[in-house]
Amino acid sequence: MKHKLILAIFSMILFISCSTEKVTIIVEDNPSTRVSFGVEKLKSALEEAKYTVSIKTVNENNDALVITISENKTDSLAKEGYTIASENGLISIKGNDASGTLYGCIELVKQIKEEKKLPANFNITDQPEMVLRGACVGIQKPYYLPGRNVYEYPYTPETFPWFYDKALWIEYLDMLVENKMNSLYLWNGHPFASLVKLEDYPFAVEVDDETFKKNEDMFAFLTEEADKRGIWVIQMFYNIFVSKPFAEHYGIKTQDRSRPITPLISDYTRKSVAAFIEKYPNVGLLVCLGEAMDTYEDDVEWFTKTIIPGVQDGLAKLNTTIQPPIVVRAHDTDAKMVMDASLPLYKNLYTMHKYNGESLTTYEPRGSWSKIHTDLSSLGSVHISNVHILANLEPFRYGSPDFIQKCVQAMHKVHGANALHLYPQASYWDWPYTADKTEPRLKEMERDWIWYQAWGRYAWNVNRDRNDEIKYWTKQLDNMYGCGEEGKNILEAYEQSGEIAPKLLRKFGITEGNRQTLLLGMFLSQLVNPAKWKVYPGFHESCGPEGEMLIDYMNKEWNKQPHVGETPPQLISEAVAHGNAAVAAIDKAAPKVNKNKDEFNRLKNDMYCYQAFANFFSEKVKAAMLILQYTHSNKIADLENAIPHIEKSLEYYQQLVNLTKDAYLYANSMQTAQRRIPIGGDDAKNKTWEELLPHYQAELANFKKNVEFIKKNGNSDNQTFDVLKPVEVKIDNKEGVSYLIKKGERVFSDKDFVIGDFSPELKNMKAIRFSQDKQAEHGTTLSFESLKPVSILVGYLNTERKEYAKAPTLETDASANQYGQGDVKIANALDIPGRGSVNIHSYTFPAGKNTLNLGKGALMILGFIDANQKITPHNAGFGGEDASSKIDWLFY
Ligand code: ADA
Repeated sequence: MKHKLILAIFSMILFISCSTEKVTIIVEDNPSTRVSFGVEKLKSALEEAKYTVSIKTVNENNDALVITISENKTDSLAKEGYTIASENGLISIKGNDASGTLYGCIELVKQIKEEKKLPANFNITDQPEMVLRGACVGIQKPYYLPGRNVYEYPYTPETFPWFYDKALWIEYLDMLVENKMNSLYLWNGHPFASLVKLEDYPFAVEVDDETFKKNEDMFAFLTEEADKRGIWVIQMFYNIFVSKPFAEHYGIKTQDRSRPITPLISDYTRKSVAAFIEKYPNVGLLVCLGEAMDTYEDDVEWFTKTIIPGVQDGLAKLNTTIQPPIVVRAHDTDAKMVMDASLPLYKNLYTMHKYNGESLTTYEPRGSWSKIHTDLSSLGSVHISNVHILANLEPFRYGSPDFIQKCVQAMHKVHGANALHLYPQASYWDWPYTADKTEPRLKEMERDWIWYQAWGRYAWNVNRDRNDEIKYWTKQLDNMYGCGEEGKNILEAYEQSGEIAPKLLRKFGITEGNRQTLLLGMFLSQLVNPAKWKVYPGFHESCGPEGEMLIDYMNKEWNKQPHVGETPPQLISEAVAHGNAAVAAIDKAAPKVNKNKDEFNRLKNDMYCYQAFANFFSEKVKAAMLILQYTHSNKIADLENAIPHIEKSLEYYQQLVNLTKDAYLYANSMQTAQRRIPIGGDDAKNKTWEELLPHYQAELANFKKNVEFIKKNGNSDNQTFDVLKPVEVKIDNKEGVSYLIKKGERVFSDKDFVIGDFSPELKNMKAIRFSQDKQAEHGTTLSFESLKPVSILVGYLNTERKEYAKAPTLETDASANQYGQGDVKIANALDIPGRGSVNIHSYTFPAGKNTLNLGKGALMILGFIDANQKITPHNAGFGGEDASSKIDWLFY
């Protein structure tokens, strides 16, 4: 009420005279912190433009140059909307609420900065289209902490010195508010044990008292500073995680994908959530019902019986019935099922799902992943599109406003999303730094300013005219590089280069997940025989427009069938053209650059990198096409003709090595065994182009040697593999029955499926037969003792049927390579008629007593081998049809 009266008093008309350099800002008594913040920003911008500024509540002296700032709620504007009217030299900023008023100030600040004075005529009414516009920061590292697993990073000054750097946060929050972003997400596995103490589990806290106190202070600081800027802080966490001291106290694991929900972990988590809500009432929660939970049914139970009650307990303690929003991620769960079960219990649920998975691939998303979005957005609550890790953009600069604008259009039109969550453009695991090899290190928020600005701009309003946008970005780039109209060429360079990684990944990639780092390149085996590398299901159908994969394209070519959609030769020639155009544009702009020259040169270098990459990739695909053609033609000439293309690709790769070796510390910021493609990233290895080059050279040498072999010895399709030698182990197992792998052997004790054809290398293996129903319902546990380290061969059926276990999937389970099981060892190793083919993965254990614990779902245990017996990964081609498996040996 009082508020309204004040508003009425201040909605007066004031005069501005251009003859004075004095500005009076009139603002209501006791303005909200957001409005005060906006006023302060305005004041400093004016002072920088050499005005003398006074802030008053009444224009008692009838000052001439006046800006009135007020909140004025109107139904004709959306939340956070505002108007700025400047007529005859009068300026009034009216916000529809505190945030709107703040954004009005921010908008005027932007104009003053651009024009270096108050704009003369400036009338604008604006409001956001997306209700939440936010970015995230990972409280995570490129590596695992000793004795810990993925996502397990307590908040400590040793691990995250930057987390305690208030100036850094202020810079970041200022950047967010300048882009009119209103949410900040902090990602971590189990933040609770760094932030709350529980009476019933005092030992669960995993930081010392001093750090705990610092964390409380930082959260208070962060939420307060964020709130001033209209930003809502949201804490993300994975499930089911417990703290390390908690796990040690009870002799359990911190995370375990095959663990059932137990009363103890439920009680601990419920109390953690409740304490968090009670202690940090302004902080929201983003819940990931993965990656350490067994089944979708468990997800529902966990969310409805642990998380929601935890929030409710916290609210009860606060004595409030106002439900803060809880954001539910669709990652690694059936979010629709979770929402249907949860909405009757808790009304204020938001949903979130990855836009193109973990890469940026298309503004024409389709398929089953789009359906997840529409299922969720049609529930009518806020649905957030998550631009997740940009695995195909790391580490070069990316800033194509055109591509980004079209993506935001797709978020609205195809997915029905009305909110945005944005990952850093690169180096997520290494935030706040980028991968640039500079001293001091570059800050990601500074280097990637255009990334945040473009997404923020289009999340606010996506319907902007292309020609106006070209002018707008030309100006922004001029501001940055002092290059006048040449800003247009820099924009052109960004937009041309911005097509390369999306186009190449979406049709040639194995996965959009950060299991693959695209910009390190791909091996020929990955191009011609992707099945061996486990193509992530749904990816190609969902993450790009209709088109053909390399194998399909070559089959159709051979069979003279018509092509559909985008094709491999089209994509590589477009990529090369984009690379050339990006370099031409950046070279044109270069002589006109007068500001930030070092950064410009780094950007320029990135354009050269993109060009070299596109050329490398294109040559490699051309080679792959000839090799695939050979599977039809059987002409050795096809293989021979592939050689010059591989050689050429190596020349371009060498260029890439030269361009990057002094420019970049690494390509990918996640430097663990989770990275598999093009090659394992274990222990921070294989993360630079320089390290990859010898692997690509070896690939060429092997190929040449094998082509020679064929020339001498004729056409030998089939590479033979060593027969695997089983080893004896003592199995403590009441369930399974041992059997020798043979055609016609039953696979499960309670079903009639039998082994069909199988790879001869398995003929001595002693498998163990289980009940399919029991495995589906309870999972598989195998305790055993061995004198030496052993690997257990586990067969996963290539089927979507629910009763079968899913193979280790790094896209949804970051711990899926803990025992070296992440990659397929033998693809299509057996055929089970009526069920499909079987891929073999291996789990390696040290000597002694061990237990293999696999979650619910039927699978085959194909026996034990010595851990030193190496299996060269290959596609045996049983039950899987493609000819590409027969040529895979050519690369080794
Ligand atoms: C995958 C990915 C992780 C993480 C996760 C998620 O497991 O490998 O790095 O991004 O998804 O939370 O979506």
